[in-house]
Amino acid sequence: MAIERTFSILKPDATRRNLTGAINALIEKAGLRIVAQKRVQITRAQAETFYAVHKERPFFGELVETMIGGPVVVQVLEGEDAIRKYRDVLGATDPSKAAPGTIRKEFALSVGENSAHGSDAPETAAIEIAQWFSGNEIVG
Ligand code: DAT
Ligand code: MG
Repeated sequence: MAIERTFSILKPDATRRNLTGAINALIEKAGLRIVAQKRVQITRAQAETFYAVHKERPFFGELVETMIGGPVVVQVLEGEDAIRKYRDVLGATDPSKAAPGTIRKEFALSVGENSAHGSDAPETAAIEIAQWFSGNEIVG
């Protein structure tokens, strides 16, 4: 497996509860390197673009409101098999189904406020990284 990059968001429920360092500790413990990171307030238009794949889903409105409800930390994570590895570190979308030790099991409040996002495939990782970072902001 090659070295990959994946895109991560520490969501508003995490920044609100001052959990960004605790989540970053789990990321780094898993062997992933944080090669880019910034704290931003997402606009409604950015949230709608980011989650466009879900726009027909019944939870889309709630999802957008949640993502713009406070600052987020956007990140690029790098490492061996980073995309799959970070999905493992995140745990299941629904925190009640997430394995012990995962970010969502340890920190998430609900399906909607599940503390962090991670790309699901190489294609989406590339698109998501490019939406939030220019090349010179990523320092591996
Ligand atoms: P993931 O974030 O694990 O990739 P997803 O892509 O299916 O999950 O959904 C994106 C986000 O949308 C998810 O992190 C939280 C929200 N969401 C998903 N299913 C939901 C539901 N049934 N009710 C409320 N929010 C939901
Ligand atoms: Mg997803």
